[in-house]
Amino acid sequence: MTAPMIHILNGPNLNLLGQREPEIYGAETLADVERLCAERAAGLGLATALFQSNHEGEIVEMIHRARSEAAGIIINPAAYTHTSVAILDALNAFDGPVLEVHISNVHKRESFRHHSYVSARAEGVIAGFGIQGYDLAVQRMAVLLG
Ligand code: CA2
Repeated sequence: MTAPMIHILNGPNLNLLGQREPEIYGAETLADVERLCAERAAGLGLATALFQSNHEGEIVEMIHRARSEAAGIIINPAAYTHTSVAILDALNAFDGPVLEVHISNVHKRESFRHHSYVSARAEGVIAGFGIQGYDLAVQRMAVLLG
């Protein structure tokens, strides 16, 4: 049997992970996130595919693709977390579980980061655990898909 697929979607500027602002986002790169998630998923009988885009419409289209390709979505919408009804609407058209991840603790930061449109759809939210949050989300997804 083929392993259930989790799509791990990442929003704007996360391609710069590990290159700037390590005091907020750590020194690891998005390639490290991809490896971490793939290794964890393999141990749990799951598969992962990681995507990143700096464009809101492309993220909406990634979510549409996940409707036919993924059993669950882990998403860090980055700045679009705080602005995007379009991403929320797309997630509402996805049938499986959705987990929201933030590398930093958004609640310890500026007030505009305290509200998330995506949280209205997410089964759970992880914030402030660095890139370990993605690993924890894969583990939680295994339970939700179990
Ligand atoms: O903490 C998170 O994961 C965020 O989703 C990251 C977003 C931010 O707008 C959210 O409020 C919280 C920003 C991602 C920017 O990523 C960078 C990584 C390295 C260097 C510069 C930006």
